[in-house]
Amino acid sequence: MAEFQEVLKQSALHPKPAGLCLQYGTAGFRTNAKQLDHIMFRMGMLATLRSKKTQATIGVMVTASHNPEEDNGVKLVDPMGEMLTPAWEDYATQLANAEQDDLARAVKEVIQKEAIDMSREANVFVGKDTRSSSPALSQAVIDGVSALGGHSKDYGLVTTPQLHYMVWCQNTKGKYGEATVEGYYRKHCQAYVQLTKNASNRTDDQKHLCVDGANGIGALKVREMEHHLQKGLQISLFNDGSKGKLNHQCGADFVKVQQKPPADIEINPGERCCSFDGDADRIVYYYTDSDGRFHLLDGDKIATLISTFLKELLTQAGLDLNIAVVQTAYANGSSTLYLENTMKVIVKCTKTGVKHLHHEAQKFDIGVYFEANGHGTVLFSQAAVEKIQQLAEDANSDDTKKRAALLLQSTVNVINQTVGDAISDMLLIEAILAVRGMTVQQWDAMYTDLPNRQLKVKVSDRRVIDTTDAERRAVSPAGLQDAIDSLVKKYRQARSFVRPSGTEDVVRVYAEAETQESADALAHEVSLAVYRLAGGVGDEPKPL
Ligand code: G16
Repeated sequence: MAEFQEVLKQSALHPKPAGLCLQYGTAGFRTNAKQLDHIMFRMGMLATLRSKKTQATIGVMVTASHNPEEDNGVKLVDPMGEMLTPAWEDYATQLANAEQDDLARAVKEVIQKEAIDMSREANVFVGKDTRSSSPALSQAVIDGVSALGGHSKDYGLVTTPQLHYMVWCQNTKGKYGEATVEGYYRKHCQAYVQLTKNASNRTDDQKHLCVDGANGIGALKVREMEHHLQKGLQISLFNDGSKGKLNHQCGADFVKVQQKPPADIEINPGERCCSFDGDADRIVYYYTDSDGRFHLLDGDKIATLISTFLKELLTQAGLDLNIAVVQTAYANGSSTLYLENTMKVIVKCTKTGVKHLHHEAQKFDIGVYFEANGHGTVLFSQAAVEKIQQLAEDANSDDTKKRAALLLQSTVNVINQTVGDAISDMLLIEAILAVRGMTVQQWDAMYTDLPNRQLKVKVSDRRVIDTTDAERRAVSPAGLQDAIDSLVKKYRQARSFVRPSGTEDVVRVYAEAETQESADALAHEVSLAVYRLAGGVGDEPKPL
C-alpha cells in the first residue's frame, strides 16, 4: 500500500526516541515538549484514521493547558466536539509507543481492527495554544495527517473549546454555528446581549469584571471578542501574556489550588474577578472582602448558580425537563449537600476528566457538569431544545412562560455545549448575575464551602495507586485506604482521597474538614501515608 511507504518516509522525520513510553492521560498525552514531536505526528495519523472511520471531521489541539510553559500536549476532538472516545485511547497509546520500525504495523493493525476504508476522505482541524513549542508541534500533527493522505485545516492560535466548537459546527454543516472564530464570537456574544436585555439598568461597576488570562490564549481571545459584546461587559484584562509566564503564579489552577488571587492583578475589595487556565477551558471566580479575606467561587459554585437559574426558568416556563448536576470526588461536600437537599436536583459523581462527566450529563434532559477546578458546561438534549423552542414560538403561551422560554433559548446559545469553555462560561455567569440582579457576594452566600486542601506527592511510579468508586477509594497499594480511613476519623466532617494525576507526574491528595487547620492537617497526614506506602521520592511532605 502506497500510504505505508509515505508513513515510513514521513515518520523518519519525526522519530520516536527508542524506549520512550508515554501513557494517554486524563486529557490526552502531556509531558515536557521536547518529548512530543513523534507523538504529535502519530496523533495526526490517528486523527486521520478516526476521520476516515467516522466520515466526519476530527480535531487535534496542541496544548498542555494548566501545565507549565515547558510542557505541551495533545487533546483529540471527536465528531460531536467531545473528547476522543475512550475506546480509541488504546489505539492512541499503541501508536504513540510503537518503536520506529514497528509503526507501519501498528497503523495497519488499527485499520484492520476498525475495518477502515482507506480510500475515504479525512479532514482534521488543528489548533494550538501560545506555548513557544506549539508551532513546531502543530506542524508535526499536520505532517501526520498528510502522511495518511488526510486534509488538514490549521486554525492557528485558538482556545481548546473554540477548536471543539469548530469541529461540531463543521459536522453539523453549520446547524450548531459557523465554523469560524468570528462565528463563535457572534453566536455567544449575541446570546449574551440578548440575555442581558432582561437585566434592569446596570451601572458600569456592575458590568465590570477583572479577568486573569493566565498569560495564555484566553487573554488574546477575550481581547478579540470584546467588541462583539456591545459594551455589555467591561473587562479589565490582567496576565494578558505581554510580560508574565504562562500559568506562572496565575490562572485558574493556581487560584483554585493555592486559594489566593493571582500575581499581577489589581483588585479592589468586593470586585468580581475570574481566572482562565492556559487553554481557556476552565474558569474560577473570586473576590476579596473588606477584611482582605479571599473568597473562591469554584466549579461547584458555578454549577450551583447555573442549575438554580435553569431550574427557576423551567418552573416559570412550566416545562417538565429533568436536570442533573455531575461532579467528581473533588466537589466540596457542602455543594453536594446543597444541590441534593436544598435545590433537590439529581447529583452524580464520576471519575476526574471531562470525558467522564460529559457522558454522564448526556443522560439527562439538562446535564450541568463541572469539576471543582472550573472545567465544565451544560448539555441540553435535542428533545429539551425542541420543547424550549416550541414554547418560545407558541403564540398562545402566557407572558411569564414565553419570557422564561426565550431566556432559556438564549441560555442554550450562550453555552458551548461541546466542552467546558472559560469564555462561554464567563458570559453565562455574567448574564445570570445580571438577569437575577445578583452580586458575587450573594452568589457566594448560597452555601459555605467546607475548608479544604489539595496537595501533590511525588512517587516513583504513580500507577501503583489504583482507585475505585469514582476515585473516592484506593484499592492499591495495600493498606493505603485503611490508613486514610483511620486518619479521616480523627476530624469532624472530614473526607479525603488520593488519585494519580493524569496530566502531571504526581499523586493528588484532597482533604476537607470542619476547619482549615483540620483540612490542612488531614491533607498532610494523608500525603505522608502516600509517601510511605506508595513509594514517595525526595523529601517527606512537611506540615503546612
Ligand atoms: C485536564 C482535564 C480535567 C482534569 C485536569 C486535571 O484539565 O481536562 O478534566 O480535571 O486535567 O487532571 P489530573 O488531576 O488527572 O491531572 P486541563 O485543563 O489541564 O486540560
